[in-house]
Amino acid sequence: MTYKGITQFAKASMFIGALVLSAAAAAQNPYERGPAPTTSSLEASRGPFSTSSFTVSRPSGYGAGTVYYPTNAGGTVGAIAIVPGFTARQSSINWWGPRLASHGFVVITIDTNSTLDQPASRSRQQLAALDQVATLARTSSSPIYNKVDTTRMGVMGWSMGGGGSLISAQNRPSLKAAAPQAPWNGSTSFGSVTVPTLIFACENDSIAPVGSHASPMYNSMTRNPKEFIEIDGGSHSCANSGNSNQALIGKKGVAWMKRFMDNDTRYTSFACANPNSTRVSDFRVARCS
Ligand code: 856
Repeated sequence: MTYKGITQFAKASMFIGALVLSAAAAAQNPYERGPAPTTSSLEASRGPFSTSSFTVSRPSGYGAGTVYYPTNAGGTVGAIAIVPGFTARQSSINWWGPRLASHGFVVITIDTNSTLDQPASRSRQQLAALDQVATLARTSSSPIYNKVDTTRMGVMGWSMGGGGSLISAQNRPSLKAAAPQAPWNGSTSFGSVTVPTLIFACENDSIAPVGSHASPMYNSMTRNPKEFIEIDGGSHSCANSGNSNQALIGKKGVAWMKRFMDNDTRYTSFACANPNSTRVSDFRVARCS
């Protein structure tokens, strides 16, 4: 090969290398939805997307359901099922519906068959609700037809619904994220959970005391990205609809779901960082990046 030939070869190689590099730079996360987050965009009561909702006409395997969904997110999004606690109904947790949907998630809040159902039953009903969301996403007459990526689902819940969410994470490891609030369960051993899990605890919870529920549940998990946020002075309902810390709790909950359900690393610091807030009395995190 002549000197000129080598030079031409080097130039061609560099050109191809540049093409590969620019393709790599351009290749973006297919699950990414919406603009890059900021503190103010996550602390606001609504995200970038408009939302709508409908009541599930024939709930299958649970008592009742309301689906909240973004109307202009484009493509498909992940889905989250949220379950209330003992004797409680959707109204206790439904503040999450429009909040999460406006950031690009389909959300189903449910009532259980009986308000007295225990955590294991609440988990079964939560998973049934996710399965029905998947069915609705394949039903052409449904408002969420073709709007859900049914491979990316998550769970949330309050009290016995939070305990149920941990059971769901344990039993369905294909879930992408979990975020129980004031979780209550008879067993606090969740060592087999691999699903990224954010626990919201309430410092002065007298129904699910932190020291006998949220804290040992968190400490039992050794394999997953996990986080523990205890709300200073909070009662058992510290993360419920109408709570006085929605900017903080909403920011952390949305960021956790965006980071792990959408694999969106633009949210990593919002999901994983200590909020360093006087509203937080205990913060723990592991394997979060
Ligand atoms: C609102 C969980 C022994 O356990 C209890 O007494 C108990 C009570 C309530 C809840 C719960 O889910 O609270 C949500 O009722 C456990």
